[in-house]
Amino acid sequence: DEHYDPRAVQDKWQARWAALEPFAADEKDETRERRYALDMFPYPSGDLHMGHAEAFAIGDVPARYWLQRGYNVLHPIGWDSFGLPAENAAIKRDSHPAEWTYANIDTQAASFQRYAPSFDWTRRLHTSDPEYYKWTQWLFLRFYERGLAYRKGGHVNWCPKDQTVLANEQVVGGHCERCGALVEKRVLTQWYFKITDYADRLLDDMAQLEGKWPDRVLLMQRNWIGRSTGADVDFVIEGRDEPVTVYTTRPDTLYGATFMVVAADAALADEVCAPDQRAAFEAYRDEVSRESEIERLSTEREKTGVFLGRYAINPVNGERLPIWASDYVLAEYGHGAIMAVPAHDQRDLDFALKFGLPVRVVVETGLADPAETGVATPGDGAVVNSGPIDGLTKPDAIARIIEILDRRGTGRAAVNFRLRDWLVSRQRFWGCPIPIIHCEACGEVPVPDDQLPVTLPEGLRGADLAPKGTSPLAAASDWVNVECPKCGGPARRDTDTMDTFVDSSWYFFRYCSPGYDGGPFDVERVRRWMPVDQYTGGVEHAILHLLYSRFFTKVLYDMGMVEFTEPFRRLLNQGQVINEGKAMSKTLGNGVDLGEQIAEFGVDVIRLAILFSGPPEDDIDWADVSPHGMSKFLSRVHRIASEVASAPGVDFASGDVGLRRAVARTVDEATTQVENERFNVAIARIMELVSTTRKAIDSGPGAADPAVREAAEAIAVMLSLIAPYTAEEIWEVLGRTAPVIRAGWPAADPALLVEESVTCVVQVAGKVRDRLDVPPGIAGDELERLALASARVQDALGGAEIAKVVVRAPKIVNIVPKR
Ligand code: ANZ
Ligand code: ZN
Repeated sequence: DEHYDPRAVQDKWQARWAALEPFAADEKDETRERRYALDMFPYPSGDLHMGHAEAFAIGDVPARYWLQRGYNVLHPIGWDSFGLPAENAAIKRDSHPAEWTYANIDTQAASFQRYAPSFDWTRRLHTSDPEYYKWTQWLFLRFYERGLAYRKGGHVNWCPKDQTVLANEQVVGGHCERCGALVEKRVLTQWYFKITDYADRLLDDMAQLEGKWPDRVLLMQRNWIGRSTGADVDFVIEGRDEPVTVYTTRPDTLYGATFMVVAADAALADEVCAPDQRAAFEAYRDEVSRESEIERLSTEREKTGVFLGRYAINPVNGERLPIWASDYVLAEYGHGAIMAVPAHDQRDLDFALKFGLPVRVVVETGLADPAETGVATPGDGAVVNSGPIDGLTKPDAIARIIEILDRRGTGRAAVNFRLRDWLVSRQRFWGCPIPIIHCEACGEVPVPDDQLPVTLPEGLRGADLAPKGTSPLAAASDWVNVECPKCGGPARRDTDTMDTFVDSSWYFFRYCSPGYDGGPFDVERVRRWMPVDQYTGGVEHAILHLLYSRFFTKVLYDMGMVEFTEPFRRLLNQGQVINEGKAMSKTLGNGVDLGEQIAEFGVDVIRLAILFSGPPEDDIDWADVSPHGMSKFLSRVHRIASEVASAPGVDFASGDVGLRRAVARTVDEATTQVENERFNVAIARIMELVSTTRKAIDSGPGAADPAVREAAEAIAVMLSLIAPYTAEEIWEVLGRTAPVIRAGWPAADPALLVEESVTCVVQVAGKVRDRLDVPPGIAGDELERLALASARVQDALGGAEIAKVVVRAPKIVNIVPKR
C-alpha cells in the first residue's frame, strides 16, 4: 500500500516489545559472547531534544547489530540526576529539587520508550537515588583511605551570584558560565581528588585507545594532562635563607635569564617582597585576583607587573636577577615562579620590553635580534654566550646543564604536568553529601560504611536552597550535629556535596549489577561485561567526564576490584544537530522540536533521516534533511513486503540468481559499513537493494520468486538497526514471528558474492595478445585449450612450435614458443 504511515505502527509495537522484553541482557547465559553498548546517560533537563535523538539513534545501531549477530548485549539507560538546574528550579518554584528531577525523568523515559532505543529497562538507575549515591559515598571513603581524597585551602574560582565554587572550565572570559557574574578568587578549604597521582598512567594508557578513540579526543586529553620535561633550578635569594626553585623546559637557556618572575597571587610573592615595594605589590595583587586563568595566559594582553625589590642569584654565573611579580606566571603551575629568558620566550620578551629589562641571546637561530624586532626566537640552534655549554645543540646543552646543576646540588631533571587535582566539593544542596564528620577532638572522621548512605537532610526546600556562600545543608542543624563515630563527642557533618562529575565517573560499572547491595558493583558481573565495547556520546565530554572515568577505573584496578585499566574500548562522538547552518538557539529561533518532528513523521523517519544524513561524527543540518524522502522510502519497503507472494520458509536457492547476488552483495557491504560506523553508506546500499527488488517484482522474475522474499527479509533485518518499527511491521507482513531483532543477521552466501566472470590475460613470449572472459572457477586445462584456440594467439605464434604453456587459472596464460 502506498500510504504506509510509520506513525501508525508505533503504539502497536511499543506495547508488544514491552511484553516481549527483547532487549534485556541475559545474566545467566554463558554460551553467547557478551557485548556492552553504552550511551552517555542524559541529564533530566526537560524532555528529550534533537541532540538526544541523534546520539541515541547512533548508539542504538551497534547494540542492535550485536543482537542480530547473536551476542548477549548489555545496553542500559539511566539518569545523571543531581545538579544545579534542579536546585534553581526548586528555588524558583518553592519546591524540592527531587520533584523537578523525577518529573523530568518520567517525561524523558516515556519519550525514550517511544523513540525505542534497544534499552534494557530493568537496569535503569538515577544517581540521585540513595541506593546509588550510597555507593558514591562508599567510593569517596575508599579514595579517602588511599589518600586520594583530601582537603586543602587554596585559591578557587568563586561565583558571587551563584555563591559556589566553579571549576576552571566553568569560568568563561572571567565570568560565570551559568549566570554571567564576574568570577572572584577566594581562599577556601575544599575537597580534592588526587588525580595528579595518576597523571602518568592516564597518559601512558592512552596507547590502549589509539585508533579506537577519535584522535582529537586523545589529543585533548594529552594536552589537558600536559606532561612536559625539563629541570628544576634553585636560585639563591639575597637576604632570604630559602632558595626559590623554578621549573623550566629550557635549561639550555639558563645563561639567557635576565630576571625572575613570581606569580603575583602566590604566597611566595608575598614572602619575597621587600618592605619598600609592599604597597605597590598589594595594589597589584588585588587587581590580579579578579582575573581568570584564560585572561592571564593570553599572549595578546599587555603585560603588567611590579618589581618586588629583591634579587635572585643565577646558579651558573652568579648574576643578580631582579625579581618581579606578574599575572602571566600562574601560582598553581610548576613552582609559581620562573626564570625569564626574554630572547627566547615571547611572554618574557613582552615583559622585558615593557619594563626595560635586558634581553640576551643565548641560542643562535639565525633570526634577527629579538630586542630589535620584538619577536622572540624559541627555535633550536647552537648555544652561545653560555660558558661551558657554548656550541652545543639543544638536547646536548640541556643534558649538560642538568649534569652541572645536579653536581652542585642546585638543580635536577624534572617532569611537570598541567593537570591539577580535581576539586570535588560544592556548596550546593542537590548533590551527593560528603560522608565525613568533623570532630573537634578527632578531626576528620569518615562515616562508618554501615551508616551509609548519608542521605540529604529532609525539610529543606525552595528558598532554603538559595545560595548563601556556605552549603545549604549547614542550615539543617538536626542533620549537621551528630556524635563523633570515633569518640562519641559532639561533631558536625561535612556540609558540602560532591561535583556531579563524581556521580558519572562510575555509573557504567553500576549498570552491570544495578540492584547489588554488597558494594558499588558485583565484581564478577563487571568482569563478564566490561570494558564497555562501544561508548557513544558528545564531544563536549572529551576531557573531563572521560578523564575522570578513566581515573576511577585505575583506582578500582589498584583496589583489585577490576581487571582492566581502561573502561571504554571504543568511543564514538556524534556531531551536533544544527539548523540552517547554525547551532539551534532560542534567540535565533531556529530550534527544531523533536516531539513535533516525531508527531509529524514518526520515530522511524527521524531515526532514518539522522543516520542517513552523513557519517555519525559529522554535524547534521536539519535544513538539509528530507524527512519526506525517508517517509517515501519506508512506504516503498512496506509495499514490497506486502507484495511478496511466496510463503515463509521457501527455499531461496531456487530464486532468481541476479537478485540473489544483489542481496548477498548488499548484506556483505552493509555488514562492513556498520562495523566501520558508516551507517549512512549502509543505508544507501539498502536503498539500492530496495530499487533492485522493485524492478525484480515489476519487470523481472515477479513477486512469487523466492529471491524476492529473500530480499525483503534481508531488508527487514538490516532495517531493524535503523527503523525498528517499520522493520518489525514488515517482518510480520512477511509472515514471520516478532521480534525481528532476534531474527539473526543475514549471511551472504559466499558463492553468490563471487564475480560472474573474470578476465584472463593471454601472453605469447611475455607479450599480451588476448583477453578472455572466463568463469572464476575455470579449470587449468580448460583455460589452456581456450587460450590456444584464440585467433590472436595463433597469429602471434605464426606457426611456431610451443615450448611450454604456463597456466595460472583463472587470470593468466603464458605461452612460450620454441626459438
Ligand atoms: C625558561 C624558558 C625559556 C622557558 C624559553 C620557555 C622558553 P610547559 O611546556 O607548559 O611546561 N613556566 C614555568 N612555570 C610557569 C608558571 N607557573 N606560569 C607560567 N609559565 C611558567 O612550559 C614550561 C615553561 O613555562 C617553563 O620554561 C617556563 O618558562 C614557563 F626559551 O623557562 B621556561
Ligand atoms: Zn571525635
